[in-house]
Amino acid sequence: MGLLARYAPLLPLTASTPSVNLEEGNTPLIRLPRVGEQLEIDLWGKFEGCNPSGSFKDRGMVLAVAKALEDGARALICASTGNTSASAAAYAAATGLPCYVLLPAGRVALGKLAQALIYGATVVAVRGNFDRALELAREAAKERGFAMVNSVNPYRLVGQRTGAWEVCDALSAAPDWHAIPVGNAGNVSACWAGYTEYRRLGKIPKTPRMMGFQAAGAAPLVTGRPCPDPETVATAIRIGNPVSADLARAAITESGGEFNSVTDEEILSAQRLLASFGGVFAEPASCAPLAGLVKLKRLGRLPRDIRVVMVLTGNGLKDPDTAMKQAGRPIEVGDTLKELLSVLRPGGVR
Ligand code: AN7
Repeated sequence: MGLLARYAPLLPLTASTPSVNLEEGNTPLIRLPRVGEQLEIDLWGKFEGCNPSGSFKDRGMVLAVAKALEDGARALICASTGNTSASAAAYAAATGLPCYVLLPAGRVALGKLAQALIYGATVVAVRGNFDRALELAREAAKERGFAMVNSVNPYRLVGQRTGAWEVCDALSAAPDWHAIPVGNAGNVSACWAGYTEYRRLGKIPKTPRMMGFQAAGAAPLVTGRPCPDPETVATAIRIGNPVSADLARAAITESGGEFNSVTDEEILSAQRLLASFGGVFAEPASCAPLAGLVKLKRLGRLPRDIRVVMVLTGNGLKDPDTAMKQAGRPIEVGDTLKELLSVLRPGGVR
């Protein structure tokens, strides 16, 4: 069952909202004992890479596209660092709407570009950064009367509340900390709205601290001012002027949380840690929270034994290039048993 059906009573659906469904949501909440042990916490990862287009964006997109259809939209348009475009293109394909996506030229991970193209969207590479592409998409949407499906579309953030609801449904409570990467700052805002709504409905007794993590080269919410030239290996969160900055600041303040930044090196190291000690392959942006937890542990600022849920926002397979740069290489051997055995350690330990 997709998200619109599963959470229907909590979503702004009407009798004339079409049912759109790619079986999004219901993603695994995975306990990560070998990683948690190193940090001395009870660590869980919400693996959003299992969504149909491979990221959390499908949660909000399914609702935004259903509402666009209900409102008689002729086409979808968005700007994207990659995942929003993949998701928009997928739902456009499933519903038959034309879809235009604006990407920062040369700065989108290979898998995401392949997705937008194969789903059949019209892909426009803008020679400029994401922030500029977003301004252009907003202007073009107005000019052409297309449905804008970036997170400035309120239905996107409502749909993304389901991520927090699923965490609570799975744990029968909120975690102590909700650790999440922050780019355009929509998801941290949406998850916080999800938790507060669940508390209001009496489904959870208390809400978590929202811990938002940005890449050091694109950390406007940490420095307190827009970043005109964002740069990071985590291209998904290479964003200098987050649209939902105010909502995100409110979420952090109200929840007693924090914004922190992590370097590209820390992000890549966390990606290796998560994959090689957790068995979960997440894209670089998704590993910013784990990088942040490692950093806070080092600084003596990670309380022992707390329960932390990290949102692993996107699938590692989306960005094979970045992974291969740090993943090592296969050992090549001739096709004899002798050569094969020469590379196998007798004890079998890693
Ligand atoms: C994997 O696709 O902004 O703070 O255009 O793809 O809600 O923006 C992606 C963002 C985290 C940040 N992790 O979420 C886009 C886009 C991944 C992402 C974020 C994104 P927001």
